[in-house]
Amino acid sequence: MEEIRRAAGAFYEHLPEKDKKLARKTFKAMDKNRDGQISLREYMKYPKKKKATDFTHQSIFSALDKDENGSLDFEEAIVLQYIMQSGRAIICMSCKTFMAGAYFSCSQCFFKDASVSTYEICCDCYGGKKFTHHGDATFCDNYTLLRQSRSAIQAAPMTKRSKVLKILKMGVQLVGITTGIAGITSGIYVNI
Ligand SMILES: [Ca+2]
Ligand SMILES: [Ca+2]
Ligand SMILES: [Zn+2]
Ligand SMILES: [Zn+2]
Repeated sequence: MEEIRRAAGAFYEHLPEKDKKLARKTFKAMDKNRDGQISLREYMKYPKKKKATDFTHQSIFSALDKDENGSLDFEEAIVLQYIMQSGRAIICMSCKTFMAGAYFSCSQCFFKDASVSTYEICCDCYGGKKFTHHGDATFCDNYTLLRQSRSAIQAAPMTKRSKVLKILKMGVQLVGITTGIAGITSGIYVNI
């Protein structure tokens, strides 16, 4: 979680002024009783309107609450906005906890076309075999998948790259490390 927090801080620093304002506005909108803190109640209520059901998950709230005082101040809430925008709100398919660090993903589902949803599980569920998925599944950790995505895109013939890219876009969201891949993909778009 510390890693995500640092990334969120850096991300916020580089936001244009208008987006920083928007972040403040979002915070105020969530803070219904205007005490400068977002309580779990306020948090659970807010995203439902925005249809982001994943974010209602309590495990995300607990992970965000760094000082564990039961509510989110602005700095803690910034991390939430970062998670929402970068697609890092990844929940274990088995135990439904928010995964802040490394996790495992079924590589067959990951590299299939976009119609198949990816399957991610936390290290505990993977290690303890606490999950049910198709029998021949090969699981890879998220960092390995990112590397494999990169080789896949480099190995693909030009004509097939757009398909690989489609898969990759999903992967970027899944792996949650946007900067590296963004560079690669924009380069290739120019070539096509
Ligand atoms: Ca409040
Ligand atoms: Ca707090
Ligand atoms: Zn799990
Ligand atoms: Zn699978």
